[in-house]
Order: sequence, then C-alpha cells, then structure tokens
Amino acid sequence: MKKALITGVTGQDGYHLSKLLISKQYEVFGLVNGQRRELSEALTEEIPDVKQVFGDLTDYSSISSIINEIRPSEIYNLGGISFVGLSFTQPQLTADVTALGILRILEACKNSGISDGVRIYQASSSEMFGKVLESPQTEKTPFYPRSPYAVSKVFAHYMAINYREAYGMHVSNGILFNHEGEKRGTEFVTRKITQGVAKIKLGVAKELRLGNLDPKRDWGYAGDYVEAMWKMLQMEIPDDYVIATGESHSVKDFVTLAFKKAGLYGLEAEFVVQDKKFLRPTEVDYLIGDYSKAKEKLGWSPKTTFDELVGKMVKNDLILEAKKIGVAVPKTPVTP
Ligand code: F7E
Repeated sequence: MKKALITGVTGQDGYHLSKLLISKQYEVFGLVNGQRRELSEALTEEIPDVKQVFGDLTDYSSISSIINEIRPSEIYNLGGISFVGLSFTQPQLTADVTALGILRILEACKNSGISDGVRIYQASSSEMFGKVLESPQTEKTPFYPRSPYAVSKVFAHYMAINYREAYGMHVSNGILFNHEGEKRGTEFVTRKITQGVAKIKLGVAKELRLGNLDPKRDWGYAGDYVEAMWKMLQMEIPDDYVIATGESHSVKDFVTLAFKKAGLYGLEAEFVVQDKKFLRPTEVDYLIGDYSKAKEKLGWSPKTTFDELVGKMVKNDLILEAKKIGVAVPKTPVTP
C-alpha cells in the first residue's frame, strides 16, 4: 500500500485529493496543527480514512519526525496561507508558512535519508504570474508576483526546482490556476458570490458586498485539478506543469452567471454593492493559462466547464442555506 502525506489536508484541495488517493487504495496521512479542532473533527466526519498527524509547517522538528515515522512515498504540499488578501496584512506569517514550509519538507526528506524514494508535489500558483508578462501563461512565462502570497510561492517554486537539480529529488511544481468548488472557503470570491446569491434567493441577505469586479481569472473545478497533482507524481521524471482551463472570465461574469443560475436573472445590479474594504493594494488583473504541456505529457484536461462550475456551486449553496433556515430548496431554472 502506497503511503501519502498531505499538508493542508483540511482545505478544499486536501479534501478532493484525500478522496482521490483513498479511491486509489493509498494510506493517507493528513497534517493538522491541532489548533483548529473544528477542522479536524469535520475531516474525521467526512473522510474518516485519513489518518491525522499533528505538526505544523512552521515547525521543522514536527515535520521531520512525521516524515521519519511515516516514510511516505508521496508528499503533497498543499498547506499554507492561501488567501491573497490576508497575505497583505500578515506578510511575515505568509512567508513562514507558504515560502518556508516546502523548504522544511525538502530538508526533512533529505536529512531522513528518504530523498531517493519520495516523490513531492509543490502547490505553485498562477498568482506567481501576477502582472502578466505574456498571455496565455505557460511554464516558461516569467513571474511578476503582486502580493506577499505570490512572492512566497515564487520562493517555494524555485526551492523545489533547486532540490530537484541539486540533489536529484523527485519534486514537481503544479502551477495551478484558480480552482473552485463546493468546498471552497467563503473568503474567496467565487464561494462568497455563490453563498451570497443563495442567501439573497432565500431572502436572508439583501446585498452582496464585493471589491473589484474587473479582474479576470482562469477558473476551473478543484476536483479535476487534484487528478493532475497525482498524475505529476506518477511520472518517471519530475517537472513543472500549468494546470488551467484556457478560458478567462471576470469576477463580474461570475456574478452575472451565479445570479442567473439561482433564477435571479439580471438582478445583480440591484444587490451587488462595491466596497473598498475588499480592494487589494496591488491587484492581478488578468490570468489565462495554457495547459498544453499537461495535456501532452500527463494526458490531463479539465472536465468541468465554467457554466457547470458556477451551476454546481450555486446549487450546493442553495441546499446548504435552505437547510440552515429549515426551508425547502428553491427550484432553479436550467436556462433563464
Ligand atoms: O480573488 C477579486 C479579487 O480571493 C479573485 C487563491 O486560491 O487563486 C486564489 O487567489 C479575484 C481577485 O482568489 C472580492 O480582488 C473582488 O482579483 O477568490 P480570490 P485569488 O486572489 O485569485 C490562486 C490561484 C491562489 O493560488 C490563491 O491561493 O476576485 N475580488 N471582490 C474579491 N476577492 C475576494 N476574495 N473577495 C471579494 O469580495
């Protein structure tokens, strides 16, 4: 039985990846820091087969003992401060977790003598392209990070490459563009929108407060993207891959479609309020990824369309919000 260690196991990608690896008969270990018991409990309830191990990406000794004890064949580093907005107010914490976390993992593997056998996945991000220098973005596009989060991801990306080149370790970077779904945290714009739309539909909210509606993102479904992570570690030769859909839509497009999916066709102007509080000191205006290399080498392509993604998320939030207030789930039109 293959053993996999996942950091960030209580996050959206941790959920989808755990499910995938368990379906492939892996023994899955998930790193939890023990401070947020509600997250651990929710994970136990949803995926009881994940074995939770206690440690923290900021603490080398805990990472090292876990790796020494489990001796995993695959490590997926999904942990970190992932909310770009928060990284502006907690830049040092962001660097400690998001930049240095992978360094601690790499060092622990090297020092425990398992660096030859282990395969490591580093969650790189399209945010590294920031103020883009070319479009669409590929594995060769230069980086121009625009937030402490993105700067940390660039550090981690190159550290992964350096350990690959310096010590021959099997480390791959997945440069994932935005990926969303039912498990997305409500601080991220897509889930904030679908939850807000569901509340408006049910009459429990009267407005949806958002920041900049102009930025464009290449949005895919998280469930599709974890397949690519796994595929990267099954390759004989480690490498870096862009994982994206090749389509870009603005936040405004997402809002319009979410209102439509909830049967509130054209009502967004009435409910959406722009709030300066949600603006960022530096913004990433436009991202669109070219996933040809992943398609060719990994045989990976996205399965879920933008329309299906928004539909899935709105439907899920209507069910959750209706349950909270004990009413029937409103019927929504298939087409407007
Ligand atoms: O923002 C704009 C915001 O926070 C998307 C993370 O998973 O993907 C994610 O990073 C856009 C930005 O995601 C609100 O200014 C407008 O332009 O959902 P987001 P993100 O910053 O793109 C990458 C690939 C990662 O690696 C990250 O970890 O939406 N926006 N109004 C807003 N954003 C938020 N959160 N809230 C608003 O009210």
